[in-house]
Amino acid sequence: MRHFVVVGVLVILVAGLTYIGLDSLGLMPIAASAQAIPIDWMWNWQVVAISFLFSLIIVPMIYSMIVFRRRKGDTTDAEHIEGNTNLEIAWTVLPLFLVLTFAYMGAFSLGEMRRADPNAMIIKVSGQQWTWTFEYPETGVVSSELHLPLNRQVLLMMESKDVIHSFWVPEFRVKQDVVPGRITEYRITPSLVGTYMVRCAEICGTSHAYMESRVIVDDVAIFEAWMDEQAELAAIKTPEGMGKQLVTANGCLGCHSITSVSLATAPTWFGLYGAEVPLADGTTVISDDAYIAESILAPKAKEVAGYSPTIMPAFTLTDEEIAHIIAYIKTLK
Ligand code: HEC
Ligand SMILES: [Cu+2]
Repeated sequence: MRHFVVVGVLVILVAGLTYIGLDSLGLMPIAASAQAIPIDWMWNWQVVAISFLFSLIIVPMIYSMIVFRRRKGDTTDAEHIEGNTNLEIAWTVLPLFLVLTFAYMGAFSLGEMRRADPNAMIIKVSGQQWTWTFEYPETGVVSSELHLPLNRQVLLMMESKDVIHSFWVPEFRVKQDVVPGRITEYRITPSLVGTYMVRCAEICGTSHAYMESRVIVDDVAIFEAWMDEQAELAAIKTPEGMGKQLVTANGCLGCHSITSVSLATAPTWFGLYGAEVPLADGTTVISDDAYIAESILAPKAKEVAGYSPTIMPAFTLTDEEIAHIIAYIKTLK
C-alpha cells in the first residue's frame, strides 16, 4: 500500500512538472482570432492529458526499476499473478470516458468555429501556383494582400485555379483546403490588430514554400480608409492603372517585386523596361514591348539568367491587357 501512495504522489508531481515544462515551450503562435479560443482551450486539455499519461507510464516504470530490482544473492522467482478483473474494468472504462469527453469537446469547438454571423463580410480568395489573390465583392477591389477589419467575421469563399492548395494563417488557427472546381469556406473573426502571413499548407509544386501573402488586421476605420483608397485607384481607368489591377488579379506580384530588390522567385520589374536582360544562354536581350509580351505569353521562350523558366505559368491575356501591363511596367523606374 505504501508503494501505491508514493507512486500516486510522484505521478501527480511529475505530471504537473511535465505540463509546466510543455506549456513554457510556447508551442503556439499568438492567438489572433475569436476561433482560436476554443481551439487553444482544447489544445491545453490535450497537453494536460499528454502530461498525465506520460507520467503514468514513466513514473511506475522507473520506480519499479529502482525499488523492486533483484537484490544481490536473491535467486527466487517472482510471485505468480494471474489476472485482475477490477483493474481490467478500470483501464477500459476510464479511457473510454476520457475519449468520449474529448470527442464531445471536439464537436463542441467545431460548432463554435463554424458559428455563422449573418453580418459576415464575404471575400473571394483564389489560390494558384504560387500566389494568393483576394477580391472584395462589395467594392470590386482586388488585392494581393488580405486586409481584414478587427472583430468582424469574414467569410472567405476560396477556389483554386490549378492544383490543391491550403489556406493557413497560424495565428488564426483554422486551416482549410483550396480545391480546383469547387468553393470551400473559411470563417474567421480577427481579434488582434497585426500583420500575419497566410501560407500554403498543401505542397503544390516547386515554389510551394514561397506561396505566402501578408494578412493585415486593422481597426475598422483604418480598414475602411484602405478600402476607399483601393476603390478609388480601381476607378481610375488609365492604361497603367488597369495594368496594375491586372497584375494584382493574376497573382504576378506573388513572384515579381516592383522595387529594386527582387524576390527569391523571379526578377524584379523595377527598371525592367528598356533594360538589357542577361539570358541563361549567355546572350542578352533588350526588354521592349515584344520581349515583355513574349515573357508573359510564353515564359519558356527566353530564360532569364539565374531564374528557372519552369516556375512562371504561361498566361492567356488579350493584346489590350498585355499593353496595359506593359504600360504599368514602364512606370516602375
Ligand atoms: C510563379 C511565379 C511567377 C508568376 C506568378 C509570374 N511570373 Fe513572371 N517570371 C517568373 C520567373 C521565374 C521569371 C524568370 C524566368 C523566365 O524568364 O521565365 C519571370 C519572368 C518574367 C518576365 C521577364 C522579366 C525579365 O526580367 O526579363 C516578365 C515580363 C514577366 N515574368 C511578367 C509576368 C507577368 C505579367 C505575370 C502575371 C500575369 C507574371 N510574370 C507572373 C515567375 C513568375
Ligand atoms: Cu499552394
